[in-house]
Amino acid sequence: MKCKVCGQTAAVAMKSHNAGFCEKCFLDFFRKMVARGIKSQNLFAPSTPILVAMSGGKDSLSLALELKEQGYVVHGLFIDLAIPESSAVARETTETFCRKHGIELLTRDLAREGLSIPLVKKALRRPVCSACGKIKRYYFNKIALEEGFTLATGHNLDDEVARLFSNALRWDEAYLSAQGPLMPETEGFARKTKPLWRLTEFETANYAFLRGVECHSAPCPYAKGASFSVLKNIMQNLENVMPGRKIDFYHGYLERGKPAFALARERENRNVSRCENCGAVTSGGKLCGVCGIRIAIAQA
Ligand code: Q46
Ligand code: ZN
Repeated sequence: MKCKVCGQTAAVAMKSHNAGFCEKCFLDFFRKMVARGIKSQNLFAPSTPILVAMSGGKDSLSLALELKEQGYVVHGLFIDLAIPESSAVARETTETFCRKHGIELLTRDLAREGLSIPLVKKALRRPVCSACGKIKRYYFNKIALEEGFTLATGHNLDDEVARLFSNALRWDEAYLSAQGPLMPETEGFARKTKPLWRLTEFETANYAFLRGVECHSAPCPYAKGASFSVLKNIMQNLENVMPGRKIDFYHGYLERGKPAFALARERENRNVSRCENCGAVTSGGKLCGVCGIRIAIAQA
């Protein structure tokens, strides 16, 4: 296969675009797609300080590298979950990456916060992923707010489409009203963005490989082989027979689906209050989810 831009031998073949690219043209394509994703959704301005939530995986590291090279003011944030086997490797990988690329890294240790994930797991006695996600989002938001950053996460098109599919399967109005590449800042919530939303997992993996991004490969021992990968596979099978379906589905949601759930968003916004313990905005009653987890730990 030849590169569709310059005619050299292709290094990356992309079915959904019915095209192949050589290394240089693929990296140009990737750059343009990130830039277009930022501009079309008005994610942030060139001078906005960005805080990239970094896990040591290919998506967040690739995102930080690409934003930095496009001239953005990028800092990283790593939350150390204190999970045996995976957290130390993820932290080391992230620190090495940031040193190499001159990215300032902020870190937060959940063990110091009394919220190490093994402790949470022991206290809750149920699969810990949803609590882990809640705690990470809490600290991403808190630190971005305190330090005046716009938050950026490495979610790609496959992540977004699988989430949308999952939300639509449950007709979860609250989530269907609030998904997308941009969550604007509101009281108690930092602005949140997903600049890789136009790029697939395959494309991001190729970017990471071609740019020599060294990501970690120590899987979390608590990962439960999630239903998300089932949904991703279903969407990928669809994409294989109907190229372009994933981005069409997602675009259609942004243009027509999401506005249809605006009423659900208004209802959600009316139900929020401040956590009596930490002051975070919550829709879950007197305490936010993280303070609820703290109590479960104290009572365990
Ligand atoms: S780190 Fe946390 Fe993941 Fe481990 S406990 Fe589950 S959510 S699987 S991305
Ligand atoms: Zn709280």
